[in-house]
Amino acid sequence: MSDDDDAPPPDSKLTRSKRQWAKEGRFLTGRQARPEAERLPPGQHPVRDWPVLDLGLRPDVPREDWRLRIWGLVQAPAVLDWAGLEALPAVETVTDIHCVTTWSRYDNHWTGVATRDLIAAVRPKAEAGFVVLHSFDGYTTNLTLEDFAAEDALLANGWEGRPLEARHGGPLRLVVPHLYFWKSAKWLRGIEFVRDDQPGYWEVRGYHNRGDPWREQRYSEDV
Ligand SMILES: Nc1nc2c(c(=O)[nH]1)N[C@H]1C(S)=C(S)[C@@H](COP(=O)(O)O)O[C@H]1N2
Ligand SMILES: [Mo]
Repeated sequence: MSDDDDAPPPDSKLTRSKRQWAKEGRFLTGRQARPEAERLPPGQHPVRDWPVLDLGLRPDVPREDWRLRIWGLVQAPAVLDWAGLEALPAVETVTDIHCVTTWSRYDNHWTGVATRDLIAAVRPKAEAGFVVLHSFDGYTTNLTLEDFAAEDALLANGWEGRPLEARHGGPLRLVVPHLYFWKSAKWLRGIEFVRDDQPGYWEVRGYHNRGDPWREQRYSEDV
């Protein structure tokens, strides 16, 4: 870190694009106080409905039968049932969805458990660097522990004041708003803390390993 507070941050592709968009007035609708370009990642368009996207197997897991297993490099592994999940602190967030297929959906009201509160409960060991999310449909995805622990990331069981619908991953899904939505595993059944990165379903099929929408990290560099 520099001591010189007045030094502007280094120029990036994003800041250059944003400057260009600002000059062109791109995405300005006149309806919003702030320019759309500050909110919408490059190559995305906002939608009002909420598309359903998954592998096609839509597991229907009643809350009574639902269990979430947390294992791997943690000091306090756990198997939570629904009551155990609800015993953790509840949070509410309002965040945007950015799907790699170019739609974005603004202002989703989520309820659930902050990943930070889950992390505090299971206490990852020092060697844990990554998290693998396991879903009831066999889907997996990977995150760094840091991305998983993002301040606005949560295990979501509610959307717009209602229980999260099964087609959107209920009873419980992950929501990691700062990454493309394929990282937000639906029908979550397990969270595994590991030392080394383990690319998941889409990550071994050509998607980018991290998936930052602001850097358009859609696909892996080697496809
Ligand atoms: N378990 C599981 N989670 C998943 C997927 C999936 O196939 N299975 N698809 C991912 C992809 S590619 C997207 S875009 C989002 C879609 O979530 P939605 O159907 O609620 O919009 O879920 C992600 N999480
Ligand atoms: Mo997706």
